[in-house]
Amino acid sequence: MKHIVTMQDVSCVGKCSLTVALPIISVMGVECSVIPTSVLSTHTMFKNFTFHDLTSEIEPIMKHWEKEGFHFDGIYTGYLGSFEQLSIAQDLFERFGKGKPILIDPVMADNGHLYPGFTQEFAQSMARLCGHADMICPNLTEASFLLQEPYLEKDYTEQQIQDTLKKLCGLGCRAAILTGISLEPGKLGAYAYDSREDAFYQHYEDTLPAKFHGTGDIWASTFFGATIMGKSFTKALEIACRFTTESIRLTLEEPDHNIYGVNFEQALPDLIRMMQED
Ligand code: PXL
Repeated sequence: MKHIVTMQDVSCVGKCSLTVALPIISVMGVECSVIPTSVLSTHTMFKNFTFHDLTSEIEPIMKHWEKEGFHFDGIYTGYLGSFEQLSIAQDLFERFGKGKPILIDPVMADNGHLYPGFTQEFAQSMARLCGHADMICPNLTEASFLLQEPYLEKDYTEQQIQDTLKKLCGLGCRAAILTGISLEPGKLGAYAYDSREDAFYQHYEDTLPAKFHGTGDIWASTFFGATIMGKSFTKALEIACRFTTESIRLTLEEPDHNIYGVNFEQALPDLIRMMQED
């Protein structure tokens, strides 16, 4: 059985980070171990959230794992809350990720703005960390902060997307995936570049009339699970886009759905079916 480790926070309520990575990666048939970086009462889009930092636990956890001789088939990082956690993530890659797929989701911004607590300097450090990954999957806002370039808000061209992807690979990763890309009305998806193959890939689904928090985490978890299970790059892109869209669709079907995250739970049976396709 494949076994990965993911490093991100526990937002106790909020349907993001570990509370989506664990169920999604597990249902895909991959053992998912965790490095919880912090515990928050909710994600940071709520007011007055509590925050307890777990950074000091991480080194003892890794030391114990080395003593036990644990190995992982891949590493995936999500929301990381401090410069120290960025440097610990790099250490995690060196100690447990040699020759294995490493996905960094550089969670820090959306809709043209950094999330609370993040700075331009943090984005520059995150950009350096991205050089140690195989694959990164920013949205367009995160890409603009990583590259220190203007945000491509709308009316961007395919050429601009391709140029951005090549610049993202210039940070040092093999492949970059831009999520939340729309090049024609009514279609939303992901556009990727694999620098080793010098090839672009894309997949789109119908745009649904709402934006929710946590969909980036759902996308990244699904993409990584599919990759670890041996799906091709194109198929993993497709499954991640379809599952994220299906989760949003199910959310919108519920008249009293919550506003902070999507109903991915009831889409999990669809994810299992998608994983059984060729
Ligand atoms: O969904 C990304 C995310 C993860 N973790 C925390 C967050 C956010 C987005 O705001 O606040 C704590």
